[in-house]
Amino acid sequence: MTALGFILFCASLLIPQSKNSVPPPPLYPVPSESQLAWHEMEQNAFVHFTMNTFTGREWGEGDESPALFNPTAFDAGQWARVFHEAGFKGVILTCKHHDGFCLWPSAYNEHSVKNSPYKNGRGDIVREVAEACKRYGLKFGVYVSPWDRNHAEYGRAAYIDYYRNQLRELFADYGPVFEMWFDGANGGSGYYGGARATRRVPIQTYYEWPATLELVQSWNPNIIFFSDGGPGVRWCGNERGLAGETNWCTFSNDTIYAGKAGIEEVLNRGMEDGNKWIPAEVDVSIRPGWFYHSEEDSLVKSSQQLFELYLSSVGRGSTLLLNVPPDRRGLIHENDIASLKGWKHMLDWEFRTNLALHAQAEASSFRGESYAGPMATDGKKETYWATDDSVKSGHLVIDLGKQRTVKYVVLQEYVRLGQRVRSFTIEAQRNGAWERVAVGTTVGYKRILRFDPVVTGRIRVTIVDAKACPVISNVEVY
Ligand code: FUL
Repeated sequence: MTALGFILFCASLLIPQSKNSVPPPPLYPVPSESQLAWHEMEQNAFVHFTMNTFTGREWGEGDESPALFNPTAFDAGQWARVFHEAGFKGVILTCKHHDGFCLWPSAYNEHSVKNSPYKNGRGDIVREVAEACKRYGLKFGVYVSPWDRNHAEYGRAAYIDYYRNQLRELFADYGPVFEMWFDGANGGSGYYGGARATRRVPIQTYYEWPATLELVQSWNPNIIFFSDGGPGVRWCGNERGLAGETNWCTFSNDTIYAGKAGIEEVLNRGMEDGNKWIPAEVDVSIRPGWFYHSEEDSLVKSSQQLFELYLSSVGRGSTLLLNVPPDRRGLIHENDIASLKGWKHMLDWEFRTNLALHAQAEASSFRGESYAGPMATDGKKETYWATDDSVKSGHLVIDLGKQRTVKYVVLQEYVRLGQRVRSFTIEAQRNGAWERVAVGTTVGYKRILRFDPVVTGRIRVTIVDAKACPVISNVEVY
């Protein structure tokens, strides 16, 4: 140790030790490890590709001939490369949509790739996609529509066995699967093995979901179940890419059911006093439809529109599930690739330098040295600024060191200990006075605030109100 080091060491012994070195108690409910991993993924790709791609429809009837499924230049590697380069962390594939056609050669039916011209019936789209994902470090997820307009037994008990057998095939042979997607469309007219009937099912009971979920969990304990009400993650209540500006990850799914009046709004906002951790996922398509239609080639969302979607999903504490539907060749279309590239470039550019990284951050109060202000600007996700248990508001002043042009502030709660913040403000110091540049309600896993560019040397983040002492793991400034 140098002489100076020794002096500093002795001096540190004289500084009063932290008053409270105990972390705040969790505010339940809190996320599971797999939900935390899901939050950290932030952006996933959704892929709608099946019979509809070739028939030009959005919902097939179930009577389509497998002979129609014939991608001429299918390349799962191209999809995975495009998704990886765009910054996605996972891919969810429509292994079976409502028309019942299976993208894998299921042993339980004939309505699949095995009876299509693709690779003379020896192809397996699910396998090729799952393997390409692995090569590019992307997690793989499945969409297996419960509603099956092809199957003769749909609406009867035998169909539930069929559905579970299909899940067993997918989970046994194509895993690990990070997320399983159940969409809400259920029952109605269809081919149903030639019956051409209308079959309605009692949605609450028909699928025997609890037993199915238990089965899937026994094969894959870390699986995240998406459905309107979770239990892993919930629908955000719209397909327009908008998470709630107030967005609680807490949610009581025992009190909701499809069709209940106003349910979309509740799904969008979450429930401040919800009894489970069920965060919202934002599913939206890069095109007007979920499937590829050549007439929509000119309607692909622009890079700027994708950037706005990012702010209204990831920027509001949700994960973005962006649908990018491959074309009849079996490739992501050039227009979609151009938008994705431009979007990635915008993200990299707008968030290129975090001006708050390692910046001085002075807190109005903190519970102990290891929870002081700089814990929110140290770039480490496991450290955080926290106040004493009885203190439910407070502020953090971040010194940028010199005058900078600022346009975004990113906030993150340490959600391992629960979601707490009810309202906050952001101010910039100009000519010695604080000017409010943004206000918000919830923060959760992540909140991104965009405001008119302001030249400032100091930013003040004030937690106005919280359910329990604020626990802020990260503040970034751009
Ligand atoms: C809905 C389906 O009906 C659409 O076709 C699409 O798959 C969307 C993501 O979910 O429920």
